[in-house]
Amino acid sequence: MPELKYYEGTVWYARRFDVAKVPGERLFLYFGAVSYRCRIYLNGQEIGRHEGGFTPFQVEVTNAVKASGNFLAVEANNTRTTDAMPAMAFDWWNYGGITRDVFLVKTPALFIEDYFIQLNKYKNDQVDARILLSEKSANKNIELSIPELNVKQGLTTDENGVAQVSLKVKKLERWSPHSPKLYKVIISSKTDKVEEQIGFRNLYVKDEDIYLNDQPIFLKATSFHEEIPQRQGRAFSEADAMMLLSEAKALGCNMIRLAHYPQNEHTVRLAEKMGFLLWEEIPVWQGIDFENNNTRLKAGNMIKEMVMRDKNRCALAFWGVANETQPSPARNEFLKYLIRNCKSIDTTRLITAACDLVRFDKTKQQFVMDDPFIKELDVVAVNKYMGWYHQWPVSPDKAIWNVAKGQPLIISEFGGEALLGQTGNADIVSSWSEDYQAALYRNNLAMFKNIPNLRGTAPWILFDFRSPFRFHPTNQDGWNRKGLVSDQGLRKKPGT
Ligand code: GCB
Repeated sequence: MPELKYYEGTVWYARRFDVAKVPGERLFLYFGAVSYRCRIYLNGQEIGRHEGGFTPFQVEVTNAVKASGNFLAVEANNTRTTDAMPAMAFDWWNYGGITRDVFLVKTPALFIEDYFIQLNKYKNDQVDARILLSEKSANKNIELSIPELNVKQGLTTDENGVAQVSLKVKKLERWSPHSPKLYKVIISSKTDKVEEQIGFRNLYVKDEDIYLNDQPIFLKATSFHEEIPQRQGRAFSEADAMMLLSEAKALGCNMIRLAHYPQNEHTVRLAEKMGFLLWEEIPVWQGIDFENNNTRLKAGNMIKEMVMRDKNRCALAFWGVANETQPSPARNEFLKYLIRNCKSIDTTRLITAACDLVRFDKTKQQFVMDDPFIKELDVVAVNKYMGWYHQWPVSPDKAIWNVAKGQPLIISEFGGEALLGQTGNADIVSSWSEDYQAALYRNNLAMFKNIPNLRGTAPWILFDFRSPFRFHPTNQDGWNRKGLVSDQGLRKKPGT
């Protein structure tokens, strides 16, 4: 709706529904995402509230629903606030409202609440599984089966309702971008049954290398926002995910950085099926109030909701804790808190953050970065816009990098803007031409050849995307034009 284009504030959603109530069954309302704050009302009573626009939540409604004539109302508010993630200014569109699927979920009284099943980080024949029931009850029987691997294992819960096992598996085909093999996994209890598709792979860092299935890997990544530019709207369906991911496939990528917030589950699951590794992050973008304890608690909650949703996706390689934050004791404590929250659920993924402090040291004639926080990261990532926000201090093929020595490094953003169809001088940045953009990519690639610990690159960004902060009247007009592909889905000039 054009009149809502720049709207920030409350939007109400309402609907009536009936539900066949079965004694002993429980009912939950599940929301994939609501931006940013919402209150949920059922039959005139507030039954839940949530903050955070990119992660799911649910509210139990077993006792609040009637068999017929229920009235559900959702108050969603997308107003930016200084104490939120993201905060006041960010370079993407502030879509509001209920942006993802909503489900009414039925479960038995005692159900399988959670599971975490994956290949042991270092052992390629050991599957580790942890299954949690919805009640802390001991001695309940659970069966875990992976038919294709001939696994059928009986387990019993402890007093916390948790059952754990490490199983030896034979002839496992490991998941990789080249061969994204998934196995059917069935978890059953006396009253409940869950069927999943799970892939198994090992992922770790050793010295300056990232190993996938015990082989060093170079990450050929790109990023996209959760947006279909042609429709000027949020991506929300499997078809949308297919559009975005197919273009990344055509480019030859083996990884996607989901910028700059957790994206919908269709995208995550399809990416895994199509053979992309994933980097997922929360919107701790520039401008976060690190001094605010309330903001810290919100971020902690957000990262846990992200990890809880996607921890069983073997494609998930990186949890990103921040993008372009400035060092300070408060920032460091905030990010360490996020890492602890993340690790309280999952200790196996690689922790990263995109830093933007690389600078050219004229005395040393080298690119350097001073941010001691990078020692907390498994893989260091750097956003650096050479040829766009920064002029070349030396010729690209002569540039020397001395950044994050001893750790793997990813260039998580680089690029420049070009308007589709615009031709111009390949040496003049202000031409906004495809020719300049192509030359910029060639120059950056020449520089990358000499970065000793470089283990991945991610051109920013796959598609032109909407941003209210991009107001050059002809070249931008509300769009960030750094896409390799235009807002209409047409590919710009290749760099090589
Ligand atoms: C960045 C940000 C990204 C922006 C990009 C740009 O460093 O991380 O969100 O969109 O630069 O285009 O300036």
